[in-house]
Amino acid sequence: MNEQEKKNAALKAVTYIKEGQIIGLGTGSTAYFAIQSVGEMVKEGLTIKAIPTSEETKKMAAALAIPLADINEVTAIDITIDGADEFDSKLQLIKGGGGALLREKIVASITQQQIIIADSSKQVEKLGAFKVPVEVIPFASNAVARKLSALNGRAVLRNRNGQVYLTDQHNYILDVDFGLIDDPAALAKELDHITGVVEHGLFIDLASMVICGKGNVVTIYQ
Ligand code: ABF
Repeated sequence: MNEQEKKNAALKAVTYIKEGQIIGLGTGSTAYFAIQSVGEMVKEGLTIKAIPTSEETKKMAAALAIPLADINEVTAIDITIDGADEFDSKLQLIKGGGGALLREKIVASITQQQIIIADSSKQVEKLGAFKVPVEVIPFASNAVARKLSALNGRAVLRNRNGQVYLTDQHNYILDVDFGLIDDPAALAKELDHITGVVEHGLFIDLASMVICGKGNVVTIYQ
């Protein structure tokens, strides 16, 4: 992980923001730099409305006096800037290491231009070295874990400081090791149909572009 690479990617991403837009704000340490930058732009007079992808991001945006909007008050989001845990050459992503995958995917699903920002450690040939986060209803967690093992996925219930991790929606997350994934789109479809799965971290056909910091340059993949 390289802080400067993250910052470079974030600073490039915010140059796509225009006056008056509705902006989705991502979650995680890379998105952090983008949110900081949007805060600066707002201080300098930029007029936008932001929709946060987590309570953590909501708090950060409010502290920076970034005007917030309710996602249920808008019909579309112009640009979202968000991080990822892995991306491949087809801009397929694994997201959710930060636990915000459900709101991130909801925001992405109504976003015109989904800009992913990443440091060079996130770029992979094949997705899967990073376990796939799967958000589940607590009532269903063991049943879902059994279904995942039938798909050769080894599920581990996410813990934080010895407590079961709860998402902003008070669900659990199973981190699932499928090994390297030959066909992420096919696996995503399988996960979509498991009863008790709320959402998963395979983002297929959602990224418009990936801005990747590499050393002291950024590379844009579209
Ligand atoms: C968020 O950013 C999550 O989906 C993803 O797990 C995380 C990446 O975090 P970081 O930018 O801190 O590496 O969008």
